Amino acid sequence: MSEAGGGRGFGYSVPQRAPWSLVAATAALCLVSATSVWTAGASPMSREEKQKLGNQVLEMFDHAYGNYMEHAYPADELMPLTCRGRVRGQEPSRGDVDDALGKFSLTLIDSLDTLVVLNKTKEFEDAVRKVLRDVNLDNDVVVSVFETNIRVLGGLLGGHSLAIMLKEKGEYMQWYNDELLQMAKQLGYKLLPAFNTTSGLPYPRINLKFGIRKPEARTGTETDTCTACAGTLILEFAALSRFTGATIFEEYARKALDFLWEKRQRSSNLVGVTINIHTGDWVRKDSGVGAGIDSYYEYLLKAYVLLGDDSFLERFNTHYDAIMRYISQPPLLLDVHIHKPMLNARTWMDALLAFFPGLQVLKGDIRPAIETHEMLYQVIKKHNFLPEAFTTDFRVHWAQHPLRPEFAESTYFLYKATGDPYYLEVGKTLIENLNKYARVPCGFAAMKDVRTGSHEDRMDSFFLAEMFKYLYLLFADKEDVIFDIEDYIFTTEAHLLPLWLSTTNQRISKKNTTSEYTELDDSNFDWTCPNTQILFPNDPLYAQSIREPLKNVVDKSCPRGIIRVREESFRSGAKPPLRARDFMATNPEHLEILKKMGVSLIHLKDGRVQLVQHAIQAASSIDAEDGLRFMQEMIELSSQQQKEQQLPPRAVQIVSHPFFGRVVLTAGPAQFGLDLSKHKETRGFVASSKPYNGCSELTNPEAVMGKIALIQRGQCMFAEKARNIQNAGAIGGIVIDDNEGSSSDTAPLFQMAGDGKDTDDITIPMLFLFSKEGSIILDAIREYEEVEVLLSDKAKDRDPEMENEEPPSSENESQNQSAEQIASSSQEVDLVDQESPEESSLNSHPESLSPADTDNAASISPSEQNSNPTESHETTSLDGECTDLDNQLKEQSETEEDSNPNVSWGKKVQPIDSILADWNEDIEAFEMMEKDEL
Ligand code: DMJ
Repeated sequence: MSEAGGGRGFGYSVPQRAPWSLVAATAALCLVSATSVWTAGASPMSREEKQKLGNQVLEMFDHAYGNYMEHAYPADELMPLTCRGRVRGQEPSRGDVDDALGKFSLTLIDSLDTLVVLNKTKEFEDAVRKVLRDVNLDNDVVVSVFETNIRVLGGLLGGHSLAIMLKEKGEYMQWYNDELLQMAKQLGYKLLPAFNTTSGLPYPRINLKFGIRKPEARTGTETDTCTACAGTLILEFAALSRFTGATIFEEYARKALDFLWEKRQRSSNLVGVTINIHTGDWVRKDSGVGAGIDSYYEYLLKAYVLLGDDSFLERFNTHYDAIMRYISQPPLLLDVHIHKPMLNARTWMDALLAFFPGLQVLKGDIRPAIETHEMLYQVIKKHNFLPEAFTTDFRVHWAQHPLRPEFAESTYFLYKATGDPYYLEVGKTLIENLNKYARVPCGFAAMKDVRTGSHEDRMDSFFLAEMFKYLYLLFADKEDVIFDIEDYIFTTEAHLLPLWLSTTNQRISKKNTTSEYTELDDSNFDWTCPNTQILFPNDPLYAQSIREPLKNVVDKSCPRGIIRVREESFRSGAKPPLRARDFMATNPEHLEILKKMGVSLIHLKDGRVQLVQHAIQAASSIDAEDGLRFMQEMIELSSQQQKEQQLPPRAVQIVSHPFFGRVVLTAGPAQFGLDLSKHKETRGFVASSKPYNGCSELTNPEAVMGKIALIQRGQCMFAEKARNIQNAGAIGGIVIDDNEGSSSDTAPLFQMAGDGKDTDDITIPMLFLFSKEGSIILDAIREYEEVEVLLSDKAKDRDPEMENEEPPSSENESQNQSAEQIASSSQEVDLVDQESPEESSLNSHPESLSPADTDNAASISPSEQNSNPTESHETTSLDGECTDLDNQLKEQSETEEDSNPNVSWGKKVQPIDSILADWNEDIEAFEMMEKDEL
């Protein structure tokens, strides 16, 4: 496909093959026409500025890659805070996230094709030689099949694809003889034993040396896998088959996809998050487009693009229709239950779904892509990065951000689709934020908490594989890339596979799934080309006009205005369902709604109020669903209130040379001393106290006077240490854990409790650091002697001039916060504003946590509802509620069944067994959701 106007072409368009069928081709055509007609909108960015930003991306990549190669290689990943390699087994286990690490120089392999995209051909040649020389794929390590496939197999295949492209050009890689492909094949064979299940779905983990199930393999006992884990293999496996002629890989990946397709929930056409690999039963029946499912959908559409097999497109379109019908609530994408798709399964979204607008661009459905992207961008503007999870009213749900690339990916594809320079400005913001908040002297560090700005000692390989590729391509003109990007498709890890593979080694028999469809419902194409083709040429401000109403969606969010109220609720005269946060036990109208939803209010003798739902007593199935959601919201509200009673984490920011505020450590707060959220931060040089445990009068008061004292944990109460350093003239204290190797990466933070006495005499701020974070400061002292830190509730702006500045005032910030609090308190519900930092993910520490502050409890309970924090689980705990509900439903159903086998729900009649089965599924799903982790 040729270049369009002064703009750029679209990345999936090289049909040197026949079967490019109507829809994808048309979608691509739409996108190009959109690009070519762009004439107005946001002010265009000059060629110079684009080049400047492109160069900035190159410099940032050098910083990340250079530090990895210098300080971490051949380890899998760089630990950018401690400036060393992450070697599995040598660091405390982080759980599943470590399953990506196979002692195979992950970051180097994942970076291979990025080097070529960024025009670093010489470095690519060196990197390939290193991979061939150093990488061993036969380690006795248990790795994730999914991660190994997308990062390592994909990385080797992307490297091979560009190596042969370069060789053909005749300058570089002339010595190359398919060695990366041979490695890929070796790895492919190592992964195949994972597919030895009756379903054909792969085991989630495999031992690279010993495979599955052998005693020494330490794997093969798992029963479940995620849908994305089983459904994100076809691109890499088919490419491997087609490059090598060994058809087995493509066959296995197809079989897994066929099985997932067979298992889709037939009435909703949705898939769940996890599935039993032996029975094919859905284990988690919630469904969305983010964590656990995301790239399954991506690979159906891209498999069609790469392989030209219509059945993949048909499957994708069927799922997409269901997604747009149930999950998409523009601009939100909210998980639902596969059996009850009108019922939301969550009130929050995860960061992984940020890839979805990019996929919608590939499909050609631009409008919802623009809307969701704009919503995500506003969340980013608020928190600098996309938190791992955020609520429907845009509060932080999980505060980490591991430098994920999905939003940059969607930004790139939206720019390709619309040519709107707005998306270049978005990219510029991403670059600025990365440099300002994530850049550390030794690479880029993941955000541990986007609210405090604190870091994690982690730089994932996907940051190099994806982030820099998409950002560079966003600002690059055609001539800035040494090959035609349009000849390739991006895998989910942004590895490049050539589209000519579609006509190579086509020996796999395609399953004829088309006959399974009665007729392809093409109503879902309503959103695609006809709209974009008509609207873009006629109205170049199209994208802007879609974004405009969403401009303040995050700042001025009102949950009820955003969340889709189901179609049924709009039935004439019907009011939107009652939300838990709005509920007031003294409001007769609310009590009436509760009754309709089958929820009874029981006033307990001790003054508490208990809510119990009897679905059978609801006025209709819709009211019963509303009731279930209401109860679920109550449960979430209650757990949030409990969270809010805890103090949020704090930040220790190293501001002296050479850190200049770039390294931010997560610190635990104290329940005594200066409250850093209410006062100016404290800035000072650090000094170790003597004795180091701070348990007696200091013998070196002159050393700590006017400084922030470092004290070791243990041997006396935290408050006693604080008094001793305060008496010696310290202006603050940092307690460092005495458990060697402890780290906030692996242990939950906690707050330091007082000593049970009055602690009003302690006026200095006290923070706690785990041993690993503490040793970063101790190492800095050894190396630079003078180390200055800032103790605060939230990291302050990093600035190379920081050391020359007066400590920045936090007054404006606290003013902003109180403004937000005032705004929020004007709502009817008596809830403390959930905006950070009140909303904490801080955990309690049994050793030192004092009883919850009961004064807070009253102020954060829903009005009129007594929720004693120590006992609130009785009224809203998930387990208690579900069991209660379950039993009562059973009792009810038994009585009802005798007299009336069918329960009438207004217009609908549903057999009681099916209601019970459905409700039990919902309950199971809620229980699973409680355990849910990204
Ligand atoms: C990447 O490894 C891949 O994009 C994957 O599909 C899920 N997301 C991570 C990065 O966030």
